[in-house]
Amino acid sequence: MTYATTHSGTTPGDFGRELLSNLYYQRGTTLESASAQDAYHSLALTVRNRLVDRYIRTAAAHYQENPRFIYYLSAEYMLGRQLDQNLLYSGTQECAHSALAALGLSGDELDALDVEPGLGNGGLGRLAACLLDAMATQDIPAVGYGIRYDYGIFQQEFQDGAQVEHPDDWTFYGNPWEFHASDDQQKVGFYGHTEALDGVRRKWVPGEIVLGEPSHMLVPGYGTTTVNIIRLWKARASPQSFNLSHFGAGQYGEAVEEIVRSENISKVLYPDDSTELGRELRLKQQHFLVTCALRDIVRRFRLCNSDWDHFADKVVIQLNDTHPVMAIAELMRMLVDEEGLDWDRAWSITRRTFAYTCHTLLPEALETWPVELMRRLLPRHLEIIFLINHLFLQEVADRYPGDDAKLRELSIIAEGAEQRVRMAHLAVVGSSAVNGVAELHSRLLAATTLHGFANLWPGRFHNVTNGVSPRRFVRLANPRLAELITERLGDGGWLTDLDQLSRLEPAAADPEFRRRWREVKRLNREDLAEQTLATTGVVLDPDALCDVMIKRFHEYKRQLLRVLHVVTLYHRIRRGEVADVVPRSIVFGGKAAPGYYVAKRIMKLANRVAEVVNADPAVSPYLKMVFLPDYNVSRAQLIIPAADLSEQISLAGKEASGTSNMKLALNGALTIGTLDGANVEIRDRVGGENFFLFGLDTAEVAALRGRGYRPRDHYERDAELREVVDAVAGWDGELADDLMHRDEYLTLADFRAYVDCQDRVARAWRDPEDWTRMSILNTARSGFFSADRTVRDYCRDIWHVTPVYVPR
Ligand code: CBF
Repeated sequence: MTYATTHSGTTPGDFGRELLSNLYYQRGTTLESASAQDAYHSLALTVRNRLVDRYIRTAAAHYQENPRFIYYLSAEYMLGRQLDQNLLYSGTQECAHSALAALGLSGDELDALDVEPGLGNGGLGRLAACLLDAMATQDIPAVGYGIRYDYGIFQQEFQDGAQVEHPDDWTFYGNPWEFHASDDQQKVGFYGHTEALDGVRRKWVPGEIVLGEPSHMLVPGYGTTTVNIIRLWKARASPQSFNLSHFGAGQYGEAVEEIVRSENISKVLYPDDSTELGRELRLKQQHFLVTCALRDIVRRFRLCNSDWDHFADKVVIQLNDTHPVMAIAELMRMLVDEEGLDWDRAWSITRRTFAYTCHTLLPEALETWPVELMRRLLPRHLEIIFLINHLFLQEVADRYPGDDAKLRELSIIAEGAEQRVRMAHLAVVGSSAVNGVAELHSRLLAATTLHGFANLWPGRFHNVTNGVSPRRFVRLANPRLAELITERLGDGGWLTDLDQLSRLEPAAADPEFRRRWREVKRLNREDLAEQTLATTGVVLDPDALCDVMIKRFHEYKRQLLRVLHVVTLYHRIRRGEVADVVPRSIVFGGKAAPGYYVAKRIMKLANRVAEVVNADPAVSPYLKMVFLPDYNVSRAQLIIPAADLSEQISLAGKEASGTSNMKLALNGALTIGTLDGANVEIRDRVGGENFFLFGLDTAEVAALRGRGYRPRDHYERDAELREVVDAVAGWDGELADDLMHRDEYLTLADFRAYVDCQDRVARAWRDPEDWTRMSILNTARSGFFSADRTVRDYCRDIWHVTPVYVPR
């Protein structure tokens, strides 16, 4: 198979020799006595070495060109496993395979030791990883900055159907993919007080200093020489923090107290914020990330530049959601207090440097911080934010004279019983561009959540529809499909130019191609069935329609609606009403935030329903339901290729974009969905006739709420729904009660339309030829959803950067 990637020129012999050398010199052992970890680490180093040369050449080209860089700041990165990716991107897949075989090592066994760095929660973190991949592939000079959490997103297990969280010690055996750079350590201050200098300048005297220690991982481009990096920061205490005299006195806890306090900063992703201390730790993390990143960015800027007025020409800082927004105050502090720039000049540089991506429409998801917490933790930053706000509100007052309500609406500081800093407002005020992540989302942001700002500065608002990496989510996840596509299109150029998938359209009319497409799907379902059996004991039928809902558990995403439909099918089958029933495997995957009580109940209900369905011999020929625990990028790579139906059923107006919808459509799953997030664009592109649409749209949701929504009316009107809700009441009375009396996400209002639409799905599945035709068209028309296109849009509309080609 020919893929447009960099071939290493390495022979299996070279590869094998280098692996043995790494075994000997890096692990201090030989093939005969090596453990599996020794072999895995040596393999990883051998692969990594293939990318180092490209990285060094990339750095040299960047140094010579002194280009404009994108610095991507994100609290989350869901990078996925590195071994398969780096083998592919270094062009060493085949020679590694042969070399391992010649050495008597099992590739699969070593592959299983490659741990996924789960440094994120969900869509936002995976998007960050896809964008880094696409930037490197498009030769865009870029660095990703994040936190090197000791523990990634928790590992999920089910006990009695309930989610139990276990720590994810992802570097327990070491991480062969990273380079430590302790010389680039940065100091990060917290607490303390400020002192007057001249004019608006003040000196911050922190009460505590923590060190940030970076390590970086390589981010190779596909089919190009460029290798960028992602730099992750770990909190360290200074060596003086260890209290020797306490230790000598046997006070071991006290001796390491300061070390523990400092290092807790990078301990876990999103510490529980239900306590005062948890909230403080989160804000500490945010400040830690942005301070380390900014100091590193300035260090890099100074390698080739000296004039601050060129800073924004050379540096774009993309804020991935509100978590890194403190960077705006920190850059102002550095420029004004440390570098002595006057306020206006510093503000102009800052505004031109930052761009902000908003990933939500839910007001409760827009972060705010108590002013008092910030005053204690970051006193100088709070002063700066107050001054930014003061000057901003003067601008608002000039524009809307006498309109106090407007001032209150737009102010960065929310007044009330407790004053709070609105991070999204700070982000919009301090950035040159703001974007939503799908057309509908961007439109709604400007019309609702950030309405006042969009009126004030319409030119600042953009849309950049999300995208996904075709390398990770087709080539690596679904090699069979990738091979079939490559065969049809002639070469693998589509992997970096996904619009070429449109050339598959005629193949949808070719019976032989359809047969092979179906064969690929079936084999992928067999793989999924095998893994499902191994992990859960549930037997799936590889011929059944594979109906998939994979995403974080959240009420607005409406996993509950999915469960209600399963119960509907269950009742129908039990009654023998099987005319509209086709055999289905219902597959769930997703984690709930540890403190999210309702989401966890819904999850437990799903597991309970699965138990009942799977245990009923009258039902199981038609219906199987499985909840695959510990959903992560690797699990996604297993499930997505097998999927026939993609469940995208959030309440319209709630999902910013969604990206599993794109991954699934790209792999030939048909979507059943509402007009929400990027579903709208998927439907526009794949064609309404190849998409199962149901449910209220945003205008209808608003109208229904306006009229006064009474979920109970639906219950009383619809006998089948009544039966289902009554059954749910038997399993979880609280959930059923909430559905009947509150139903915040209009589940009952959309129930009938959803069930009827699922009946249409079943009828369509009965015609395999037509289903396959639609499946091929979904893939052929999803080229737009490549992260490469997303990056090109950012480059054109927001970043204004051009690629730097690195010689081979
Ligand atoms: O834009 C990426 C994704 O971000 C979220 O996951 C988020 O964390 N806010 C949204 O919920 C998704 O809709 C979106 O696709």
